[in-house]
Amino acid sequence: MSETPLLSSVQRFLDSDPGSFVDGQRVSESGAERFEVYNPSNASVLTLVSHASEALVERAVEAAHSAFHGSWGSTSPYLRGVALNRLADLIEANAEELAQLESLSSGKSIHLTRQLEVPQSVVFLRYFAGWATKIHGQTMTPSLPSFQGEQYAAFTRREAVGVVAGITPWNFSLMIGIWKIASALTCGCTLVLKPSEFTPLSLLRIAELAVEAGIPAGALNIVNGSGRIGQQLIGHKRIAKVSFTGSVPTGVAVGKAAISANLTRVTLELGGKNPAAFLADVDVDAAVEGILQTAYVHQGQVCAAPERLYIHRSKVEAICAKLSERLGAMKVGGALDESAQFGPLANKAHHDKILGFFAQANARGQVICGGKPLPGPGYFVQPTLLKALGEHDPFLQEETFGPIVTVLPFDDEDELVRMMNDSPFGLGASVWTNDLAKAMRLIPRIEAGTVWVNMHTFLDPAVPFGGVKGSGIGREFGSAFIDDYTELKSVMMRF
Ligand code: TXE
Repeated sequence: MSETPLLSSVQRFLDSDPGSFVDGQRVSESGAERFEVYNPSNASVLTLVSHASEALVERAVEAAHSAFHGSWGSTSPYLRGVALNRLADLIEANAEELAQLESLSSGKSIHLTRQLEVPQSVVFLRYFAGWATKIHGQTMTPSLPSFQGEQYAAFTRREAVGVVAGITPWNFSLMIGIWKIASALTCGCTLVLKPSEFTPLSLLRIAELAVEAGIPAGALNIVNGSGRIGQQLIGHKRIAKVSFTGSVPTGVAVGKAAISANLTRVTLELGGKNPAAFLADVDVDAAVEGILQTAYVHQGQVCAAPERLYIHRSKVEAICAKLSERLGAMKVGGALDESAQFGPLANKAHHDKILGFFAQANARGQVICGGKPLPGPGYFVQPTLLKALGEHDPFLQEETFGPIVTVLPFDDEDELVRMMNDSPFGLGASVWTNDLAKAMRLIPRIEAGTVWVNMHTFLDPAVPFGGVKGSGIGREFGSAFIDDYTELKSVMMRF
């Protein structure tokens, strides 16, 4: 085992009585309720964080409202882009500190935070920063009749919606937080962000860096605590838009609350039960490598990860045998253990949930490999492969959000499409084949927000991301985000 030594700045941060970040400053209210943040690698308490009071949340919304109508609202698009690029530079300069903070509370491998989450956050920020100067309306020529020579002109403006409430989950708290921060600030909106109570640390540090980058006080506020803060934000009359990423039941509640609060705009990025289809021509080794890279990364706690594998009957046995061998050989260890290939689940509640799935799978005799907890004190379990008992197996329906992947053979394309689409979800799907014609025929038939070919889960800032069916409403990234964070104003003129 080679454990990453903790940076002194990380230890100082943990010891610094973390709370919230409001109007350009860290705030830990005296006498506030404090909640424990755990290290899932050893189940110990990392630090105590002050739960933001209702009054502090109110201050955060007021600060964001003032910045929207003042400092940030009057910052030119070019300077908004400059500030976001500076924030990207500062994230790069503080990359190891951010990676450690994120890994410690989420259980995510330090390799993944160092090589993916932190650098990709930078890539996303810079991509969004480039859009700041490219948000525009259109001109049009009205067809109104002219009786006395009068003429008409019309144009549209894209105007920032106002104060955004961002609500984020625990799986990629830094990167998902950056997506919301970048989308809102690029468009000229301001933001009050509530991170998951399991991972409240890394975004606090981002807020400090934002001030250093020249983003004015109040434009980005972080309020830490439980879901009730989310409810307060959604119901607030000054919140113009809610952007939520998390579980389906909470997302549905958030959507309903936003609509009934003030017909508040809402985007929801919810769960998935994402299918991956391996056609008859796939290479077994490449298929296994692909499954390992995408289904088990961060212990399967990735909303777009494949949880259902439909494998052509001719390849099922070979792929399952090889995959089981590789899964069984994975080195399990804590988030900061640089030699580990597979880490802990993110929290105790989620660990308990996954053990419940294991109990069901074992009782029904579905386990091909794994299916057991591993000795603690951290929240470790075995990476698991299950065989489905028919196409209506519950393991092909319910999202586990863990390292549990279920396999079913298929024989022909029509059957494959029917089974892939037999789901309340539609976030992502993949097709693995070298037969381009087959892939191109399948793509339009698959009900999903994203279809990958010979890859899965990878996200890019230039490519819109979001779900169909029960996986959500709205799209992040590309230029699609602009529609969600701005309002279209029409202007008509007679002259
Ligand atoms: O998610 P929630 P939780 C799944 C995963 C996990 C389960 C529960 O299966 O085991 O969801 O995780 C805030 N109004 N996913 O409880 O509840 C909450 O504080 C407003 C999948 O962490 O969705 C947090 O900041 N906000 C998912 C955020 O919502 C509320 C990623 C997400 O919490 C709220 C994470 C309320 N009433 C978990 N209640 C994915 N698919 O990406 C809670 N929150």
